[in-house]
Parts: sequence; structure tokens; C-alpha cells
Amino acid sequence: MLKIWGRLTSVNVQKVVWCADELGLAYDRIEAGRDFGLVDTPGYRAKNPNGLVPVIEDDGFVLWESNAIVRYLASRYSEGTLWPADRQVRADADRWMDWQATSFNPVIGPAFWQLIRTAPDRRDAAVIEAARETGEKKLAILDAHLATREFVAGPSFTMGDIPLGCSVDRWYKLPLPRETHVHVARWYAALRMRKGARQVMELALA
Ligand SMILES: N[C@@H](CCC(=O)N[C@@H](CS)C(=O)NCC(=O)O)C(=O)O
Repeated sequence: MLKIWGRLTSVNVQKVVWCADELGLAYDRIEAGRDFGLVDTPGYRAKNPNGLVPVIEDDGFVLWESNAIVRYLASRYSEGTLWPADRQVRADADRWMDWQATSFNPVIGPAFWQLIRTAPDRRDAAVIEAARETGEKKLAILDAHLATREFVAGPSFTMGDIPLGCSVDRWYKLPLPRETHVHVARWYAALRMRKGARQVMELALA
């Protein structure tokens, strides 16, 4: 059976769990990271020398890096659906996965750390405001893209929606004033309806 190591409060673990749930895969999730520890043990480090979550093991194949895991699961278990058959549609999905990891997540990360993981008396309002402002600019890019398509890679839900869906979920749950991005809001509402997204969407930030 597929094994997933990682605590569900990690946005990167959320991607993998959502993908597995979306695919209807049976899996065993082992708590790891932060309060659960385990990531510094030799056994875990042998699987992931970075000591980070998530990690999966599928038929003896060990893989870390959340977006690589989503790609692997989609290509193995959902060819033609989550893993689009058309090369250009697949590249589009892929592009938004990279954008999530390299452009959007690094921008909203500081707001998350300040507002959720830092005691109120130690928060830096300037860091929060900078993250909010840049986050809104990034969301405007996604909003313009979603103005002409239902999901990030076209009319169908693909792997490309999962990492970004997890990050946008995090963004919407942060206690921040927000600008309206109607297309992002419509897309996010559609994601929230998906059975596979339930574990992620129902979770409070921690
Ligand atoms: N690029 C990696 C980043 C993994 C990562 O930073 N994981 C964080 C949680 S989101 C982690 O393991 N933090 C330490 C911990 O939970 O103990 C990925 O996408 O998988």
C-alpha cells in the first residue's frame, strides 16, 4: 500500500494527500515533522536526506519533493485525466505547479509564519503587509489566467490545480484583508466541492 509520511498541517503534505484522495488510492499516512518528530531519525533521513515532509513509498519506490510526488501519482494512476494526455495541456498544468512552488508559496509563506506560527507580541506588521501586497499581485496574475478557463490547465481539473489549490486555501484562511479576485474565488469554490479536497479544505491553519 502507498505510504505517505508527513503531518497534515504542512501545505506540501496536503498536496500529496489531496492527490491520493482525488485518485481514490488507499494509503497509510504516518505522522512526521514538527511536533511529531521522526524526520531526524536515521531511518527517515535514509528516505529523505533533507529531513522534510512529505515522503512517499510506492511499491518500494521512495520519493520526496511534493510537486514531484503529485506528478508521479498523477502519471502512474491517472494518465489522461489528472496527468493530461496532451503535451501542451500537461505543460500548462506543470507550469502552474512550478509557479506555486517558486512564485506564490514563497510570497505567502512569511504571512503564514507571522500570523499562525508567531506569537502576537513578536509579529512584524511590515512583513505581513509586504506579503499581503505581493500575494495580491500574484493572485491578480492567476485571476487573469482563470478568467478564460475553468481550471488552471483548461476545462478539466488536473494535477496543476492541486498544489495551487492548497496554497490558495492557505491564503484564504489567513486573517488578512483581501482584494476580490472573482475568477480565483470561483475556481476555489469549485475546488472546495471536490471530495478529494475535503481533508485539506476542512483543516484549520496550524
Ligand atoms: N520543496 C519541498 C519542501 C518540503 C518542506 O519544506 N516541508 C516542510 C513542511 S511544509 C517541513 O518538512 N518542515 C519541517 C517539519 O515539518 O518538521 C517539498 O515541496 O516537498
